[in-house]
Amino acid sequence: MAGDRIRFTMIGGFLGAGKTTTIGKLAHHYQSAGKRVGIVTNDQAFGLVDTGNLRHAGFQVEEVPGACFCCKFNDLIATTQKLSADQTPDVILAEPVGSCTDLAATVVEPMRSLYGERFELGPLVVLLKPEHGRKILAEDEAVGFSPKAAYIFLKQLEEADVIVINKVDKLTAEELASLQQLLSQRFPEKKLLSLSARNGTGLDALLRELDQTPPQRPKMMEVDYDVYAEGEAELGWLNCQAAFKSSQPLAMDQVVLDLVRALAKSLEKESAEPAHLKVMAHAEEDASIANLVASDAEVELSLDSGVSAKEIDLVINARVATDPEQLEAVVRCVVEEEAKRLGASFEIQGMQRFRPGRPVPTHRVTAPVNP
Ligand SMILES: Nc1nc2c(ncn2[C@@H]2O[C@H](COP(=O)(O)OP(=O)(O)O)[C@@H](O)[C@H]2O)c(=O)[nH]1
Ligand SMILES: [Mg+2]
Repeated sequence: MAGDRIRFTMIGGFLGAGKTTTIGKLAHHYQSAGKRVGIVTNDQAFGLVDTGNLRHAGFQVEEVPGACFCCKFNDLIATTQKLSADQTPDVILAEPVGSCTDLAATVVEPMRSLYGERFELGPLVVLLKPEHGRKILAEDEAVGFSPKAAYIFLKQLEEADVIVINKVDKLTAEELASLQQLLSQRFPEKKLLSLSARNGTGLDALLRELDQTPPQRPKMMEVDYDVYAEGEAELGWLNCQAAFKSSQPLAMDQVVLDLVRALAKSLEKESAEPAHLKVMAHAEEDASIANLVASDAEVELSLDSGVSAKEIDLVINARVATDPEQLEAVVRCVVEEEAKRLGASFEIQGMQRFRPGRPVPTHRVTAPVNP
């Protein structure tokens, strides 16, 4: 595989597409095969459920917070060095922000040209999120996002070396065929795989693909940064840290499920489409996570602990097509109401909310670099 260079692979895709789940599965596979794996997560804010989740699974994880990889290119490089502090990893898997695009021009090609002696670049994999993907590809009016956010979704697919339709376990054969058809109409040249990151279907084919040398890009993708910036800014971004304390043990799985359900209900009243809502609860070594990835999707427990505790730390990450102030008001109200319902006291320890700023990449290549 990588010789003495680190194999660096980004697993992109829209918010809630399954990037963290896929990276967890890939990392597990590489570790079982005796490879050293480092993971880099990325977010516009601090305090990530994903970092906590992957660390909880026992992986070595570092995060690049505060902006996307393309705007924090030097931080990304510094973070890969942190992962190499004890021992150089064989493989680094990186999860870019789910509302970010133009990664080939701003991350992959600059890494190849500036740090090609250190890194061997794997293919740019982009996971297709079926929940919003079906509607966006079919140009359905009721997608829940504006055309500018849909523009980002499509640009992510356009720049992929490999598109992976994820969550096939929840698609019927007809739904999968229809997605494959919509994708091959729009991107006829593109390599297409399907996967269930959850149950492992298609993982072997993805692993084989990740070992391939990516094809040379014929040209770099054009991106209208005004549309991209406006599309990204339509998403309200919120990360909140809170704690519940109770005299009675609280069942953590139920707490996170109820919090996400209550958040979903409040957002639905305001017709605010969630791109991804995540709540993680911790008590010492144990953790539970609940997720919602679209208004018409089910709230799911993606990590169960089966544990009850009197003191629970909570991390809430919400990316929703709404005003961030509005989002904060909803989160504060839901946290308070849920605590009251449980007879617990609560504390909000941290709250960051904003609209992502205009992306200003550190580097942007306009012509492909020879692999
Ligand atoms: N049914 C199903 N759900 C999945 C699959 N992969 C991820 N998910 C769920 O989709 C949600 C978002 O996944 P996550 O990996 O956090 O997405 P990310 O935002 O792209 O990192 C979680 O509830 C996951 O459990 C899959 O293959 N099948
Ligand atoms: Mg993630």
